[in-house]
Amino acid sequence: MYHFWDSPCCFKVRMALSEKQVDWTPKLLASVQFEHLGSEYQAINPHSIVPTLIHGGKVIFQSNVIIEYLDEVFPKTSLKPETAAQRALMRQWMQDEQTFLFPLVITMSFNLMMTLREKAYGMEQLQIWSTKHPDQARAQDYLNRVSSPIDQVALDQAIEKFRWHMERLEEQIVVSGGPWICGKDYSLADVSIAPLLDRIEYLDLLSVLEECPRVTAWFKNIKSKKSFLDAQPPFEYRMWGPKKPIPNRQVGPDAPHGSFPSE
Ligand SMILES: N[C@@H](CCC(=O)N[C@@H](CS)C(=O)NCC(=O)O)C(=O)O
Repeated sequence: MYHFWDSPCCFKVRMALSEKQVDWTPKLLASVQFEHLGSEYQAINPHSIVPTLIHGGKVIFQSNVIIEYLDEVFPKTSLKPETAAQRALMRQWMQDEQTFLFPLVITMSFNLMMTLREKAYGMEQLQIWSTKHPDQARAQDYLNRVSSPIDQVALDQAIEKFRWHMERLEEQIVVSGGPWICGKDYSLADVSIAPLLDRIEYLDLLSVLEECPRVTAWFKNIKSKKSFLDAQPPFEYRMWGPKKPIPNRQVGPDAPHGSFPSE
């Protein structure tokens, strides 16, 4: 699997692989150096996004598609609930993760993490890396975003909207009876959403769960699973953020592959 360590979409696939006890070969890409935008990776995944799974010669992308695929080809421990209605519910939450929750987390992450790259590497280095970008308009947008001050209004709105979705999830767990999103069966919906909460925690924003005791308990349960611990990014591969200040010295382009060194 081609992946970044600190990516919620890759995290969920690593979790599914661990649940299924499948051995896999990691192909780590260095996001900050735009390695995922190189022609070699683009030939595999035309969107230049991670994750991409290659299995039996088949190339599969889109994280939720990958985890459903893994569930089908390694059916021993099923990650789908028993009834069609519950499976519809599972897919609804997976779709909500992609349509609503992930974009909100991206807004929070850009404002609280990606902007730190400018300080750590310097604009000159980021500009050199960005010349590799096949879409120069997108590269310029990235450079503008990482060099802009925090957009506090957008950040606050994203946090509030995420809080609202967590309140919906709270209701969902009440209705399904818990402890998992679809009820008693741990499912792909849980796998899909857990990595976003990991990022929220790393961004020091877990207060979004203040009014959600059931979601808090759900997150605690999932964090104690072996698959979650196996899939979680090691600290050295976490991006700089509120819990990992950038080093005082400028970081050279030769930093260990794909990592974000701390002091
Ligand atoms: N819908 C896709 C989203 C994938 C995605 O946006 N991946 C991010 C990392 S979490 C990425 O590759 N970002 C690099 C970029 O946009 O240049 C999925 O679920 O796989």
